[in-house]
Amino acid sequence: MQTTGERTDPQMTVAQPSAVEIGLMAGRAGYVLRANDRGAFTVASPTLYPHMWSWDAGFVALGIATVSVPRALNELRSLLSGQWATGMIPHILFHSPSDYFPGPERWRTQVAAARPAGVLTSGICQPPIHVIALSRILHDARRKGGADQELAEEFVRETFDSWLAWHSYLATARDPYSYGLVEIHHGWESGMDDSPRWDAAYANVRVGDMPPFVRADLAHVADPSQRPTDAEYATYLWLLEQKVHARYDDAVYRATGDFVMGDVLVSALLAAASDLLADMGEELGIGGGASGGVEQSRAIARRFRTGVLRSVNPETGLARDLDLRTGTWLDVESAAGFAPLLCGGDDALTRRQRDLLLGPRWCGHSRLRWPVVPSVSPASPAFREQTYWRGPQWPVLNWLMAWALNRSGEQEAANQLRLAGLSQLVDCDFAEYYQPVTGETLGSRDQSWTAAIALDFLAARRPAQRRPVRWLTSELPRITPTQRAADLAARPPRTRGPATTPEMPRIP
Ligand code: 2M8
Repeated sequence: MQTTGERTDPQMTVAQPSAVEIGLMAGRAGYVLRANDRGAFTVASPTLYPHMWSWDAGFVALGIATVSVPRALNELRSLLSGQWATGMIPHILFHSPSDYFPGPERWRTQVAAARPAGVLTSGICQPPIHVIALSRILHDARRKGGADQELAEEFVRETFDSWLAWHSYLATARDPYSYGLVEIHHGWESGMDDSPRWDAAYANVRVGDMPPFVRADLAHVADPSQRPTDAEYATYLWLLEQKVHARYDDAVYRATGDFVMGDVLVSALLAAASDLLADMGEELGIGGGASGGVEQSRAIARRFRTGVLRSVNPETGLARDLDLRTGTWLDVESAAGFAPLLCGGDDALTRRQRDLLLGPRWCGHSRLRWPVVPSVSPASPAFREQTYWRGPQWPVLNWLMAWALNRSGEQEAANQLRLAGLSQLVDCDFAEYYQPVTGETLGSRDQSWTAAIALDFLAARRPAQRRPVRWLTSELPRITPTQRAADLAARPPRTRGPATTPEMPRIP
């Protein structure tokens, strides 16, 4: 059922959901989150994703905070129980057995010394959205005051170092050459699994010998074409196998693995989250001193904001990922190109990206059912209406862009995305993603993060004040294929890559 929001003109006007629709949406979103609640954590969806996913948990927490600050904080606390000794927050926490594949027996994280005790996890990570969620929860709690405020402030004090360790992990183990771009080792780490962002890189991966597998995901969707192909899945599992063979040591993987990409969206989120962590530290008087967490966070924010801004293609106005195995920029019209909106730092670019995002290549494209951020531009040759992360709309991406616009003082644009996003969700299916041309719901139903976004959009909170971010650093090394080759050659063997015939350590 799609009842409202018919697009009537190219100005991106959408009908606002009625009061009854808003009431129903809020109730049903709350119901979905309650039904997906397993006590201390929330499953990403009831059947397709019956575990806790890292960046899903961040969005879920900020949605839950609109109804219960303590429960929202517990979600984040639960996620931190899976943090590795390296600081990494793993992309899945497996709290109980299920038919999800690949499960813990495939990840074999027992080969990694840094794995946590007491909970099984995957061995890779996802975008660092968590502190963005936490700062929003704190904002909410302060508005409510009393016990909620006390709890939230205490939670920030208690977990500040854990978040800093997470961000520091990304800034060191995942950016050893200080390029200002976070290195990812698997498309799953980008959150946009089979985005065309990674096509060129995946085309060079040759799947080697690995245990046979049977996919479980296809049983949970209406049509297999909504999910990645078998060939793509084999590639994903091969990279997983390479991580196991590297015993989840990032330096070993860098030297032996087939997929090493500088991810511009992850980098922008890291920059934004690091600034917010520093803000919270300052406000609460924690992480002080010249070598304290606040200063460290500001330095991380500066480095990655600079890295994101210099990745921008001046012709398209979009940020680009970097193939760190070859030192080449990847030009793809995916929503990740709007990374600079998320981290700020260049007001002229923010305005250019705002216009681009709302314009005819993106949200204002005439074929879109709802003027909501698509995962790939409908004007791009890579656009596929129905295929996973190749065109459909993920409500969380739309939320992120609305959040970023709001933070940059672009309230009107942010509100357009918010209203369009709400109109898209009035059917109350809370799908994993949406067919951008027909508006059809795709993938999983009752997806937790979609319900959470609805709650946050309905609460329509504004940040206390606009916080302009302009600080950059001039200290990053150059990135060109020649410089990249020189960097690799200058490093000790453990971080030198890529090796084509890795020596595989024995796996217990
Ligand atoms: C999707 O990813 C998982 C693997 O992590 C999958 O396809 O099995 C992605 O959309 C990812 O971004 C998301 O966090 C996850 C759970 O919602 O599903």
